[in-house]
Amino acid sequence: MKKSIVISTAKTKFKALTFQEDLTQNIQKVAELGFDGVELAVRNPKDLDVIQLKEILTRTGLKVSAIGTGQAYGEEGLSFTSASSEIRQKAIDRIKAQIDFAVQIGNPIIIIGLIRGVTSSSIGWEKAWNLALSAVRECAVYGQKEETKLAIEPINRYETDLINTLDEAGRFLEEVGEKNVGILPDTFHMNIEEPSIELSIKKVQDKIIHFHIADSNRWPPKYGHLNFPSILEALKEIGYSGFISAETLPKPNPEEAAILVATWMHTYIQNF
Ligand SMILES: [Mn+2]
Repeated sequence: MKKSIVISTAKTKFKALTFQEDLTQNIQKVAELGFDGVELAVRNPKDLDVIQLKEILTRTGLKVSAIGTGQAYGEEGLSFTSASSEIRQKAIDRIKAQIDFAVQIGNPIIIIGLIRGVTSSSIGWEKAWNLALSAVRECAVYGQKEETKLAIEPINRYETDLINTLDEAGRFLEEVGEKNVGILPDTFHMNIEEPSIELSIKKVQDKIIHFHIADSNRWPPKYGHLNFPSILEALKEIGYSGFISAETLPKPNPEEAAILVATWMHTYIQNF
């Protein structure tokens, strides 16, 4: 398993991000802390200086583990299940732009989190599910020319009502029917939604392509009440060899959160 941490490429309303702003400096810090990869939360890739980004990645040897896309929902209201077809199209186009961006920076996984939206009363669950299905299918097919992978992230009920559990994500994947779509479990969400984090991981084991960690309170591991040694054991049992990416609150402050995560990862993940 490889060690990664989430950083935002710009200021955002979403608080569970460790470093924000000054991308080059932050990537440098992540590399110095001994991570193998960095996960980038990107609102719109066209706002980024790709050449500068590639330069710092080459210089530090850091891989981009994944690209988080939820800011386009949080900041701009773009979603696959909006009542407006124009907004739905913008959301699809944004993910395609993220795929083009990914191809330029080593082809990391594209995360489909809140960009799928929520089931509003005007749309209804079934229609939202079908809209999300066709949007993900369209983006997946688009990604196949360079073998870019998409990861569906189950998110807890307080943030969306569309795909809360790993089981639902598994069913969604079956209906999408495209081979380059997998699942991204997140321990913070699983703590709220899954009866057993370990069993849920095992049930969808061959579908897991990325993994988020945060403790029960979204602090770095060991600062809440999740049993991480047991969760890591489950990942080891299924032979997971991808990234473990920390998506924690910047608490007690961004610098210290990153150090706490790095210290924990060096102790626990090194052994797997
Ligand atoms: Mn997450």
